[in-house]
This record gives sequence, C-alpha cells and structure tokens, in this order.
Amino acid sequence: MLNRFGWKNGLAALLLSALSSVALAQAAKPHVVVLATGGTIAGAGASAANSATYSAAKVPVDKLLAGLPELGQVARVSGEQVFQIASESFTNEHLLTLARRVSALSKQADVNGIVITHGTDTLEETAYFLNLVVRTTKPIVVVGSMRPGTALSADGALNLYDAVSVAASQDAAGKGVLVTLNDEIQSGRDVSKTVNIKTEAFKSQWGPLGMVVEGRNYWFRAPVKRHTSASEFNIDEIQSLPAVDIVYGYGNMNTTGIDAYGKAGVKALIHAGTGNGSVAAQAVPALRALRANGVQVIRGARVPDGFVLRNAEQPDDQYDWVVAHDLRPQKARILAMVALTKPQDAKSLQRIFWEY
Ligand code: DAS
Repeated sequence: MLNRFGWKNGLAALLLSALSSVALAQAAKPHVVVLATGGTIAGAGASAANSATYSAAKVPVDKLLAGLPELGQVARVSGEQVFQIASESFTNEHLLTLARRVSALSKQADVNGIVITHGTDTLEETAYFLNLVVRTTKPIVVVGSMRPGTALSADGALNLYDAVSVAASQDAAGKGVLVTLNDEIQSGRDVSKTVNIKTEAFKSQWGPLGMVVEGRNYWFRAPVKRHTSASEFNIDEIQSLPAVDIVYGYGNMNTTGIDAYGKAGVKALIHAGTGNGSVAAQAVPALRALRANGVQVIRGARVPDGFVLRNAEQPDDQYDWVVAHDLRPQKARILAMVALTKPQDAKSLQRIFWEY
C-alpha cells in the first residue's frame, strides 16, 4: 500500500506538472501589449440603459483586461495606461507620445503584437498616423467601442477580444495598422467613423480587409498603399508636427477662415470643398495668396467617398496645388503633417498623396 505520504507526493507532483504545463502553454502564446488611451471602450454610464449618455475614459486598463479573461485563450496580454482621455481631445503631442511607445514596443523581441484602445472620435486619425510612421511589420490594431461596457449589448468586450486575437495572429503581419470593430478588420488608412451613434460605425469606401470571427481572421483583400515598414517616414526621426488645418467649402463661402489660418502660420491648409473638391470663385484668390506665401494648398472634398481628380474642378498644375486623392479631410491633414516633417514642394507632396 502506498505509504501515508506517497499518494500525497504523487498528487502534488501531478498538480505541479499540470500547472507547469498550463503555465508553459500560456507562456508559449504570442505576447500582445494593450496600450490604453481612454475613450468609450473605457467608458461608464449611470445605468445599463445609457448606451449613448456616459462618461468616456473612466475604466483603467488593468480593469479592462481583468474583465475579459477570455483574452488569455488567444494571447499572453499585458497592459499600459498611456493616457485616459476622450479622443476628441487628442493633440499632436498625444500622437507623438503614443507612436513613440508603439515604435519602442515593436522593437522588443518579446512583443508579438500591439493593441491600442482608443476613443472612436479620432481613432481613424491615430490609426493612419501610426500607419505612416511606425516602422514594423508586427500587427498593430487600434480598437474602440460605440457603447460603454456598462451598457446593454456593449460592443467593447468583443471588439477588444477581436483586436487582441488579430494582434496575436501571424497572418495580420505586414498589413499595416488595422482597426477592428463590429467583427470587421479595417485598414487604418481607409477607415472612418461614418455613423455617430451605431455600433456599425466604421466604414471604408474600399471595404474592410476582412473579418474576425471567434478568434479567427478571414482575409479578402490587402492594402496597396505604402505603410509601416515600407514608409519613408519614421517616428524615431520626428520631433514635432507642423501646423496643418482644415476649412470647409459651402454656399456663401467667405475667406475669413482661410485668411486667419494664413496669418496663424499654417504650413498647409486642407480645403474640404463641395463636390469633387470645388472651390468657390471668391475663395480662389485667398488660397492662391496662401500658396504664394509658401503654404501648401491641398484640395480635398467634404463629400465622403470618391476621390478628388487633379486639374478637374481647379487648374492644380497652374496654381501649384495638391489634391488629397481619396483621403477625407481629417486624414489628408495627418498625411500632410507627416509629409511636411521633411522639405516638400507641391510636386513631391502630390507624389506622397498618390503613394500613401
Ligand atoms: N468621445 C468619444 C471618444 O473618446 C467617445 C468614444 O466614442 O470613444 O472618442
């Protein structure tokens, strides 16, 4: 018969080996770092019925991760609280700080993927900025939610689970910065928030790259524009971002905004024109005066889809202007800021708008 201690030692050894195999299995999983910046995905409302009235940027990253133990099924996850703000309050300094942290983590051999939790209001701008300046092929996924975790049918938990699962996937490498919401995997370059109060809020006119369902990625297309490791820009070489602002075109347009931005010393002005980037006759001289003062004039459109055709509505060659191609004004501003961290003339700037 086993002596009094034999079966106990055997049991302990059994438990120990079981625990160590669980620990080994967990340690073998890809390591995903979650950088938290705030937003609705970290929001809290007064009651479950408050799906649209709540405070953003309340729940800390450790609580977000602790509330989602399922993450451990797809990755070994660690969290950092970079900021705790609503994303409409992001500044260029926030963009630079976040991108520097993402870049540093991407260089670490023990980091396989990075997730950024972010407010949805300017998520598309941050995702595009990282797409342009972080030199890595490792998966970087930006994620937000349209409802706070306290609301009925909150979308944040599944969005975060999807983001971590994509960031842990080898097949997500080299596809540029990605955005996961609502089961879709979107390109950080192409995606925009198109609905301000539905969970199906993020769209790209070129469609999602794929879908993620139950932790598995289904890809249907890949980005064709330059990004991340193929970019000529590098956050490690960028100390600050130049001033670039946006003016809208509309009926009865005046030049107050254009003149004010010129006086404020912007390096480029995005004109979000009507139609195919049209410019009101009364605004053309003011924009030409900006160009004569060395300000880059970039003709975009307030119309969300399509793309602005060079030399169609305005003689861009003659005026030495740039067209924003298919980029929405807020995205064109991000690209213009990054491009103008290096000396550009209108010709080289236009090349960058074709390629990125
Ligand atoms: N104010 C919004 C933001 O932080 C909340 C959200 O939708 O995330 O972007």
